[in-house]
Amino acid sequence: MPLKIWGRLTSINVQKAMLCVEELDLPHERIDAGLTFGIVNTPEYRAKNPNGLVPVIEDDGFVLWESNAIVRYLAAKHASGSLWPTDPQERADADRWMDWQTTTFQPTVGPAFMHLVRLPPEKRDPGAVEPSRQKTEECVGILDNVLAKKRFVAGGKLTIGDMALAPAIHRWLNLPIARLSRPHVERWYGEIMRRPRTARALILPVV
Ligand SMILES: N[C@@H](CCC(=O)N[C@@H](CS)C(=O)NCC(=O)O)C(=O)O
Repeated sequence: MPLKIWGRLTSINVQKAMLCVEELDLPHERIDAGLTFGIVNTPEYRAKNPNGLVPVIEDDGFVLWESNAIVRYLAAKHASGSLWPTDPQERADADRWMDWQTTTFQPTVGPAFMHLVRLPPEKRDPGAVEPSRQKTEECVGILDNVLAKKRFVAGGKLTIGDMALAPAIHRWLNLPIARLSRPHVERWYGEIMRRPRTARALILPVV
């Protein structure tokens, strides 16, 4: 049985998992789920993920939800020494960026994305965009400083840290919003997007 992944490709959390699946060239079946695709409120799906969110994977009967946990699991299983650094300090460095994306970056960029893209026009609040944009610029500045010294977020190799950050930066760089020039972030993003399999996970327009 190939790896199964439930989740629509417009979800940033599904993109993280799919980036990993594509990068590792894992045989898989992806089932669109969430928002207009539904499925997430069926009893069968809720039995897999009681949160009713995407993504979920099933691998040889093992069911897992939480996108970062999925990325860590797939990398640990299939990419020890590459996406999953074996040195504890290197791995912690990569891992830290996953937590940063979830707990710092996502909450800052989230309002801009919701009020520019995701919410129906009548529910959008233009006033929510600018504070979110300013705080996100600070985050992207932090990342730009790191990528000025490193090819990828945790050093010379692509790791789980990049798997979590690339979808977030893909979204940011494609939002219809003013942005400062960030040459190191743009260089890193360009390098990731030139990986043919990896870019498949980020193929759909953000807007
Ligand atoms: N912490 C969870 C968050 C999952 C989540 O919020 N998923 C969103 C999409 S990004 C979702 O399922 N939204 C409802 C839907 O698509 O129906 C993770 O990282 O997997």
